[in-house]
Amino acid sequence: MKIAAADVFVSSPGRNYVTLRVTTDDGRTGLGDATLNGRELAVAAYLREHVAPLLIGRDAHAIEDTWQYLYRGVYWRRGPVTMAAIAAVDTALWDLKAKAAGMPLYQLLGGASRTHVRAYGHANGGTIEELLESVAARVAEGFGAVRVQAGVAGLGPVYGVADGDGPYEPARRQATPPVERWDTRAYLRHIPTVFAAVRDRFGPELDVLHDVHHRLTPMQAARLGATLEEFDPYWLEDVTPAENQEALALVRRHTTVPIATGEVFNTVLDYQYLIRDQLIDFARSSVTHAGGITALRRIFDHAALYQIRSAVHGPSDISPVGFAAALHLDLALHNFGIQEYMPHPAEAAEVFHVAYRYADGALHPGEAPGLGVEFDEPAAARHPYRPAPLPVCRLADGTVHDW
Ligand code: EZ4
Ligand code: CO
Repeated sequence: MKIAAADVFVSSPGRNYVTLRVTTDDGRTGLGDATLNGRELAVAAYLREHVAPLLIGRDAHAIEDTWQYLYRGVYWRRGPVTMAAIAAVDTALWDLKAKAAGMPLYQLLGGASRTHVRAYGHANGGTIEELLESVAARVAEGFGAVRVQAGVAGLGPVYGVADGDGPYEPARRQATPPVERWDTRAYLRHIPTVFAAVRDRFGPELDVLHDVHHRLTPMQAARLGATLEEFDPYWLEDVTPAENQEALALVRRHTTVPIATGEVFNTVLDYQYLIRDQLIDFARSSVTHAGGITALRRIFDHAALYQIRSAVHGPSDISPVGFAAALHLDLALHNFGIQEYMPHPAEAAEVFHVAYRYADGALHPGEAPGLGVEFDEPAAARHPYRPAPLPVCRLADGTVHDW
């Protein structure tokens, strides 16, 4: 099974996706996701110009060797662009191997450790009343775990809160990044009232999650954790900027609130102290951004030694290919925690035909050989790439803040 072609597609069915399709000399195809939200063309060029030519003629079965060849061979190792490109190749080769074996991918990862993959859904609202309606909608869909994000009075659009009735999507189809306002003190005053309202309406059983999106200093995050403990959050996500692993040591000294992080990490080294020093409870990297199934499996196996569980990032900017890969890993891992589930835009179903299914608050990758995703190239061509940058945050005086 030698690699005969590696084609890169950048399509925009509702939002942008970068898809790698590897074709073998015996006519099989494998898919990988390389979507890096807002920087899609960088990964597409990396794959087309620097990676695809190296793949032709290689043994498609040699997944580990190909991973090491692309990682060590580049010298300038790591970084989101490189690791998304490696991820796409790695995922496509796992897809091919599982198709050649005639098995769903999770079987090659050790088989199912559970019957289904528990998922959390997203609820949001500009006001607390709107948020409560949104939580009620997720609960009606069967979710027992819901992420809550609410608007802060006076700030206008904020992270995690949708404009209209549709699902939240931060990237905007415009030339320059949208600008959002941010006020940490207003947020810190507001968020306990959000948690109180959710607990008051939905009781103690619902698992309630919240994403702080890297916006607090370590001491602000410590205080937030301590303040929210009485509402028993399932986790607080990305409370401090991701570059500073020691920040979470300070947070840990002040609160027992569970901490989740890792969606912007791209190798196990980003977790070096977080895992060894037990500073987190959930590792949130994705197949797409952390070097593929091979590398993410190693991150989670390392995390397992410290009782840290998986919680793979699952926004709509991970394509159905990257999402399916996550579900196979989730089903097989012993230390699975929970899977984020943010449905893709409706048009994405024209381009990606998937075997995975959602029911009653859980997902299953399905029993189709490989990942269980088919890519419709003509449909993708009907949705050409459109630039869509992510927002930036500014404080009242104009200073740029972490988005
Ligand atoms: O902002 O994937 O937990 N989910 C998130 C996401 C990220 C987007 C950025 O592309 O934080 O919504
Ligand atoms: Co997040």
